[in-house]
Amino acid sequence: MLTGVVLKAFNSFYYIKQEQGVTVCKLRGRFKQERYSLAVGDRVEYDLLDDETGIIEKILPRQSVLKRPLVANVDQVILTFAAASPNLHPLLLDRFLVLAEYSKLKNILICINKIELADLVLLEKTLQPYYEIGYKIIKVSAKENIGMLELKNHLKDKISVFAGPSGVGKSTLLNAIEPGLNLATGVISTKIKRGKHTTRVAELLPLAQGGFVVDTPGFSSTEFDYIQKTDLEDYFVEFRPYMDTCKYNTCIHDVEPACSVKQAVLDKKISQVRYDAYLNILHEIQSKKKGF
Ligand SMILES: Nc1nc2c(ncn2[C@@H]2O[C@H](COP(=O)(O)OP(=O)(O)O)[C@@H](O)[C@H]2O)c(=O)[nH]1
Ligand SMILES: [Mg+2]
Ligand SMILES: [Zn+2]
Repeated sequence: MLTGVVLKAFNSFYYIKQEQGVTVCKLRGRFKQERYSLAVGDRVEYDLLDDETGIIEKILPRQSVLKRPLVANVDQVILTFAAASPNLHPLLLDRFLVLAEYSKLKNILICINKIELADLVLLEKTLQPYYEIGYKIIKVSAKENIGMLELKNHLKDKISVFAGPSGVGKSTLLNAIEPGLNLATGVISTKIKRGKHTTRVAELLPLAQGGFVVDTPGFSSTEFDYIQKTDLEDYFVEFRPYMDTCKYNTCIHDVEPACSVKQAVLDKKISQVRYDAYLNILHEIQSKKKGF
């Protein structure tokens, strides 16, 4: 039995990366009865047939599974933003952080691209709250080749999902790291009209140095539909030391009196910007739920 990693699925074929290259495989019939949804990133065992294709016999246990895009065994998410063009909006960064925390992705790396366009003093000021709560941030420029080696080192031997708004340079960064990828970049490619509900299927892209990357359009904002207003606090990591000491145990840190989280904001232990982002997302969740 051979082992490999699922790179992509196409019709009912699976492209399995193994040491020598890629083997096209089919699933053993019984998996279909189990409705087992094989995902990219899954490690599988397969038998090689005479025609060099394979039959997947076994799916090895998953470490984790990201739902949207569907990727198994993700080691880290690289939340990618641009320092400018498009401008860095903290609220958008906060939304991505919430979705990453909600997805239980343990390793979150914030990557700020296009730093050659930035006022670095202003950029540091914007990023300060995120450093303070412990997020790892790297600053790069695909264009000026700044910080690219550091980014590349972070990707070695891991499955990394690149997420972030369109136009920040995700595909450009990946092409710079692995020129063979030839990912489409720029306005024209991202503006290709596709139906609103077209789901893009994730694909694992192997790196020559070891490791895989997934170039995604990012989490969809419809993900917020699955987040309960009472759970949102869990996804603001810096709320954790305070949120259980509010007077009311149902406190969602909005209008309630004697709220430890709001007190921490007043005491400047929690950043006002982050708290405002919390309220913004909370109110969005509340207004959606009312529609039901
Ligand atoms: N100034 C500048 N532009 C960049 C940089 N990286 C990417 N771009 C440009 O940003 C635009 C969007 O890049 P793309 O990779 O398609 O972004 P994606 O939508 O996140 O995949 C393209 O026109 C790139 O040439 C950078 O470091 N600096
Ligand atoms: Mg892209
Ligand atoms: Zn509270």
